[in-house]
Amino acid sequence: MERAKKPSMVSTGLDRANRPSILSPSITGPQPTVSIEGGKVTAMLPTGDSVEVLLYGATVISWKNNGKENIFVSEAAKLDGSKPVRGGIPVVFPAFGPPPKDHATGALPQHGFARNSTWEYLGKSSSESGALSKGGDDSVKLDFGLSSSNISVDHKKAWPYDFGLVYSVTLGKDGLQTMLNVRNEGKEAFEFQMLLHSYWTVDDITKVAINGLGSTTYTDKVLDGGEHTESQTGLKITGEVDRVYKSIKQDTTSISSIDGKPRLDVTRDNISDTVIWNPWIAKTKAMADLRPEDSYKHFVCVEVGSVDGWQKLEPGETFEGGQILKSHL
Ligand code: TA6
Repeated sequence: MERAKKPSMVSTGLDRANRPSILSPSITGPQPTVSIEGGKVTAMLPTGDSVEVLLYGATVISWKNNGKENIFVSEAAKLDGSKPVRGGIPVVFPAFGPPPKDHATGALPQHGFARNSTWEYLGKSSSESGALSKGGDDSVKLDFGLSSSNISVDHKKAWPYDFGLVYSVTLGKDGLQTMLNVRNEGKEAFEFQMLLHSYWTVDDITKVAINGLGSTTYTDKVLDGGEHTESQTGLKITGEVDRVYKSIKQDTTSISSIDGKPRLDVTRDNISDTVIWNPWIAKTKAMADLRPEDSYKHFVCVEVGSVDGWQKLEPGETFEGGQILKSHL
């Protein structure tokens, strides 16, 4: 089992120094709107930007700017809580992938329990800008909570640690920020991994480049599970890709077209690993909840997380990490 790492930014409080936020200074102006219906929270800005979050898994299933959808969700995705959503931004915690059998998370399902637990909506905080006439920089933050007291008996038995999660989804103009705050509420230390398993819409996967991974070491789960170094400045997807890029030095990984038209900037906040995944033809066919069968052409997963080794939290300690997204749709 790999040695546990101290989280890069561990604090004993909820706030973190220099925590970035797209919340703007509040001046009176048209209010963002938030509605809750059928286990889904929807927020909309006066500019029309919108986000939809299921209480199930705190899964973002839609983020639109300029009327265009950033998030891929399979036509066969289950949205009724019967299984993790195939698409959206599933929250992966406390383990990424199949947990090692010899680890404390060993009895948990693949990708842990956060994505298939029902979270609590904790509320919103919003800020309005008087600058709406200039396109506005309104923003609204939605908070969701999950703790050891509201996961299933089976999950609690499989991982009996006292924890508290707060997942914040902040919608801004052409921007989204999703941050996971992990707190050890118990009397014994625990180890965890976290990842935001984001499915991003693309027009045509064969015309996509993923930038900002250059000269980074990655584990290739399709090839041989071995270590490789990325040599391409812009990674092209020409078949099944399942790679874990570790300790990426620069903060931002961007999706663009091969001829350089920007699509989405994904900036890591306090985490340094990123998974690139596309199941391609055969794996798509084999996944009953990934339909239509040409779905692989229309999404790529760029998944920020802390998955290389384990983060360790002592009692009372807090970890926070996530992503700041800029859409060019
Ligand atoms: O993030 C990539 C990955 O770990 C792949 O190996 C593949 O398993 C994918 O996640 C989907 O996992 P899921 O449990 O949602 O089917």
